[in-house]
Formats: sequence, C-alpha cells, structure tokens
Amino acid sequence: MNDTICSIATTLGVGAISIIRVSGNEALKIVSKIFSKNLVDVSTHTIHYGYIKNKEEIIDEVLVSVMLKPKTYTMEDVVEINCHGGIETTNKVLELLLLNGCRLAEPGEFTKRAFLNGRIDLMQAEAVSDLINSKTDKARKIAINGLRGNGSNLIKKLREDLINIISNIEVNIDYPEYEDIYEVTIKDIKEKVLTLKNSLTKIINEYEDAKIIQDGILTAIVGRPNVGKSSLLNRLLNEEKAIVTNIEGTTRDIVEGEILIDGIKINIIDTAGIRKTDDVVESIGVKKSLDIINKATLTLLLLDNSKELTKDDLELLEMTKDRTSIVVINKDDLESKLDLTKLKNRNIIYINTLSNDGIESLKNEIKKLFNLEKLDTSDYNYITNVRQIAKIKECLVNIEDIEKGLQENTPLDMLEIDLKTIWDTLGSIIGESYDEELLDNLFSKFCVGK
Ligand SMILES: Nc1nc2c(ncn2[C@@H]2O[C@H](COP(=O)(O)OP(=O)(O)OP(=O)(O)O)[C@@H](O)[C@H]2O)c(=O)[nH]1
Ligand SMILES: [Mg+2]
Repeated sequence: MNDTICSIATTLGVGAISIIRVSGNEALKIVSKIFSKNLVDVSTHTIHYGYIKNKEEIIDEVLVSVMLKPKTYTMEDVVEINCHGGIETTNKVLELLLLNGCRLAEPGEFTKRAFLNGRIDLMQAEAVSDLINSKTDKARKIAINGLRGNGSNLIKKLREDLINIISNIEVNIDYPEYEDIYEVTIKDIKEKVLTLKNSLTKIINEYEDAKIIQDGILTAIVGRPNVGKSSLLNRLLNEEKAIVTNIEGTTRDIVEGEILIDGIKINIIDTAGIRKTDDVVESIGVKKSLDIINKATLTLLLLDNSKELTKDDLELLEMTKDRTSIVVINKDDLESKLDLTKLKNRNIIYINTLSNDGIESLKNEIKKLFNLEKLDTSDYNYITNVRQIAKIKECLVNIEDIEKGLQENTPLDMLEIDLKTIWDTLGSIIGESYDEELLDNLFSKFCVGK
C-alpha cells in the first residue's frame, strides 16, 4: 500500500482523451519528473496545462489534475493525466510513469485502496463494480444506491440494534447484583430476533426481483422443428436475426437477442428444434436446447396449432410443467388440430408470427409472470451481491438456532454467542472483518484503473 500505483483509467483505443491515473505518496514527485511544471507544491484540486516529456522529447500536450489527500478517490495523493486518446500516446505516458517509480496497478487496486483507507466500505466497493457492469438503467439505479451507502446503512442499523441487546445481556450477566439495570427478558430477545429475521428475510425475498432487474430474464424458445421458434425470435427482436425456412432442422445452434420490457432486459435464446436425429451436428444442437431449458428463467414452449401433438411435444410439455413457462401456440392463422385437453393448467398464448398477432399479449404475459410493473415502481434499494446474500443466509441459520434455544430455555450467555456471531457476519458484509484472499478475489474482478 506504500507504493505509488498508476494505470490507464479509460479504455485503451483511439479516442478523444485518455486518462492515466496515479495514486500514492510519490504521485506528485513522479509526475513532476515527466511534466513540464513542478507539481510538488501546487494546491489541491487544481488542473495544470503542460507537456509530458521524456527528457527533452515532447510526448504529448496534456492537462494534469492534482488532488491531494484525503479528499480523493483513494484518500491518497492522486494525479490524473488527461492526454490525447490513442494507443501509442497513452502507452508512452504510462511507460514513462513506470520508468520513473510507479508500479502498475492491479485490477481494482484504486478501489481497494479506497476501501482499505476507509473511504468506502466493502458493500460500496462492490457497488462500484456493479455500477460499471450495469447493463440497464434500472441495474444502474441499484448500483448507485449501493455506492451511496443505502445497503451499508441498512446493515449498520441492524448491527446497532443487535449490539444494544448484546450489551444489555452482558451487563446482566456481569453485574447481576445491580438491581437498577434493566434486565433483558426472553421476551425482549424474542422480539428483537423476530424483527431482525423479518428484515433479513425481506432482503432475501427481494433478491429475486433484484436479480431480474440486474441480469434480466433468460428466456428460452423451445419446441419441435418448424413450429416457428426462429420466426418468434425475429418478431420479438423486430429484425431478421435467425434464418427461417420451411425445412425442419433449420436452426442448429443457439441464436441470441435482447429486448427490454418495462426496462427489464429479456435475453431471448432461439434453439434448435427438438427431435430424435441421426445428424451429428443437429443432435449437438438438440442437446444444447435441452440444457437451456434447465438454465432458463422462463421457457417459451412453442407448439404448432396446425399439427396434432407429437411425442416430442408431450415430452417437452412434461419437462417444462414445473418451470416458469408459457405455452405459445403458433400458426394461429391455420386450422387447429391441437388436443387442448393435454394443455390443461398451462399458461397459453396464441400467436401468428406471419402477422404479428399475439406478440403483445405474449409480452404482457411475461410482464404479469414476473410482476414487471411492480418492479417499475421499486425504490431500487436492493442487495444483489451473491457474497452479501450468502452472508445474510448464514445469519438466518443462526437465527433459527436462537429460536430453537429460546424454546429449549437455553441460558442467556449461550444465546448471546449466537447473537454475536450474527453481529460478526453482518460486519463481514460491510467489510468490518475480511481476509486477504477475499479482497484479492473481489477486486481482481474489477477493471484495471478502477
Ligand atoms: N402459417 C404460418 N406459418 C408460419 C408461422 N410462423 C412460422 N411459420 C412458418 O413455419 C416455418 C418454420 O419456421 P421457423 O421459424 O424456421 O421454425 P423453427 O421452429 O425455428 O424451425 P427449426 O429451426 O427447424 O427448429 C417457416 O416456413 C415459417 O414461414 C405462422 O404463424 N403461420
Ligand atoms: Mg429455427
């Protein structure tokens, strides 16, 4: 942490401007060695015009921002060099910084320093990564709320409530002779534990919604060959993405596309038609289609209105009956030969991909299934990080132990141990405690320069 690090903060490519970021005790000294002006005594949060030089050679005309600690991203001295965009110039400036005493930053190292120096907690650090990786406006809203500390504050509040009861129990155990100190009752603990359980359960329940906002809904279009899967994909995407022919087995590999419904990303996968086949390539495609049914959040099982149900159709109906699915009956323009008694208790939508009929109804059904309109009015204060959610689940297991203990009249000091464990686990969510391996793993997923 004592060395001065540098990194290209913008995408390396041809562009108007590239930013090279430097952070650490020697930042001003090192940049001064390659800049036309001495920056060592300049005021904080100032911008300086000049040249980057390699001895006498002028490398680029730049603007250099100087931000002195502690009001910086890392809470260290930070210098940012705004040079002309372009791979050669940017790399040359970086190379000069390395030659003059900087070390190349590891991925996420600037944010790691912000965390280790106490500017942000671990939840906020993880939100930085989510913000960069957010793929929809709603995912961005969740991430920026996380970065602003909304999730952290919630966890801190839960810890505060816990520590109050823990300290009360401790006082009661350590000073039983003091009669004027409030004595914690089993009823008090029961109430506190129930409130905590409700708060944590709410987070877990909302996690599913939040995942949908963040990652979208993986939607597989499956069915026999020729039922019109690729035609449906093209209709939903509003482009001729997949090849459509009247030859069975036209689609042999997956074809993917993306649409937004109420701001939620629907990742649509068109698959190879499912049938028994001796064709090697097609059979690999069929296997992929079957695998995708297991991975998908939503399955659109397509049937052909003009044909009787086949053995393959019935197998697919059976395979998808307990999954979130919609049975989409295509070719509504043709006379029906389907035996509807076999489709009892299924969610059915009729469509005709030649005319676009039913496509809106299908989208509405998706909205209804996933409650997308409700998500539209959400406050975006969700916890979406898998690590954080795993910790919350750990706390719920401890709560179950406490509840059991309360029923079995376990002594207070034993219950206190479980309460402390929950307090610690909640602490590890915001990074009150951590191990190096966790930090390395977490920040290695960040971009270089962040
Ligand atoms: N009459 C009618 N024909 C349709 C409709 N939708 C698709 N078709 C026709 O059905 C045939 C098969 O369409 P595709 O979209 O290629 O079917 P698929 O399910 O992707 O087929 P595979 O890729 O072979 O599994 C084409 O000739 C389409 O023009 C529809 O709503 N009505
Ligand atoms: Mg197809």
